[in-house]
Amino acid sequence: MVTRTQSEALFAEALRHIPGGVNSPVRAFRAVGGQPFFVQSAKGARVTTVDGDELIDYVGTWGPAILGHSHPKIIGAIKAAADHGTSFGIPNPSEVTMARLIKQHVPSVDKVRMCNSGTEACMSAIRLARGFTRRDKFIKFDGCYHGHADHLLVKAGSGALTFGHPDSAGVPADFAKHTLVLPFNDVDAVKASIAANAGEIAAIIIEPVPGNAGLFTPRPGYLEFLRQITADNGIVLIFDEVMTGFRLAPGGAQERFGIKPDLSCFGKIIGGGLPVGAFGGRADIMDCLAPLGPVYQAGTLSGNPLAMAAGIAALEELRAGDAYAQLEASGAALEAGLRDAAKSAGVPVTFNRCGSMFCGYFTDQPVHNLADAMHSDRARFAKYFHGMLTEGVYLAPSQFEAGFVSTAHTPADIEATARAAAKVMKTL
Ligand code: KE4
Repeated sequence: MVTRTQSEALFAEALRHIPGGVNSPVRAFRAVGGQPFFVQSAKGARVTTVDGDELIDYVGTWGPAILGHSHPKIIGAIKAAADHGTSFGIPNPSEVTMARLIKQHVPSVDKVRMCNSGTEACMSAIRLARGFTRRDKFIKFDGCYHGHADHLLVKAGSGALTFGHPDSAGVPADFAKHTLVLPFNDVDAVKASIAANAGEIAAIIIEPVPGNAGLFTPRPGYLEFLRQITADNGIVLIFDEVMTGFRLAPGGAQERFGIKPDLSCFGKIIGGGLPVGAFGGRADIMDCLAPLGPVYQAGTLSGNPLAMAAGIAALEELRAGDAYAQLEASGAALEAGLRDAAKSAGVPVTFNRCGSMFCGYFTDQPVHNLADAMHSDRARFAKYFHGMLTEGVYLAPSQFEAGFVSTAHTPADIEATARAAAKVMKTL
């Protein structure tokens, strides 16, 4: 049972000071009901709440904790770096090391610019693509999230060929009018949109494996199709690998699927849990960035020595052993356990997984895009979420989020999770 006394008191106070009591909306548990617990500390595959409950964590702070929480190599690197200062606002050696490491992992990156969040990375990559092509329009896909820049908070227009509409208050319609929103995995929609906007589309930005509507994967040939049609039309292909980067393979989804995008966005893992973002790719595009070129982009804390030290430690640790084989094995074991749990309980669940990213949708239909995902029974998911929490397992507090396995999750953790799921599924 997860006790809540301290968390409830903290949340009551948080509500007085912070909108919704949280610094990022998904943390408020609005999608599953109830109130969030507060975490006092985190170690390995577990978080410990302020009320002393230990939970097996499959959120992993939304992706960064691929090595588990408080990995000694990362904590040690941060402590060592902190002794030399926290921010200089002038180049520091770890920025060069990080840039070199990203290039070593991701061959499509000739040059890379650090920033402070995935939002900044994606916003800047789109501005850069627009400056490079001198075109204004760009395509994104339903269910893909690229941070909260105005022109990205846009939902699909009435038809696949019409421009998007704001998906948030405060975003002027004008800011959405260059954004085309198409269904994921739909080749014809992309062909039609490019034909209808010939010579006017600067970029296509995509999560190669979308993890912000649960998890679904590209159909065979889909990414190859996007690579070809963008090359044929002078359109910059941007892979948003903020979540998939350095997770689905050392070189991210682009390594796993063998695609070379023009630009890529990164975040999460390369900060080792500290604030970070990065975008990089073809030198001829990246060199359009200030101070070399006319596309402006900047950041006080970009390349911050603490975030660099944490990210460098994370990347070096990931390369040191057999992390990716371990992540694949743990992901597969979790998938098998959760599938068995649903089957034994007679609960229809579509389980999607790619490496160490996963999502169980409460539907008996396949899920290949957002429209499919919307068929999931969200009330049943909410009951499952709270049931698992009671059993000591913390899943993402929304049907439309991905879960993450880390190298810190042991076979015993996976087995305990499967047992909990078997018990909870019977109550749904
Ligand atoms: P941030 O600005 O939150 O660092 O990154 C935005 C972003 C960009 N691209 C992808 C593929 C992302 O997954 C994200 C952020 N992911 C969410 C998780 N669904 C962050 C969690 C949150 O918003 O609190």
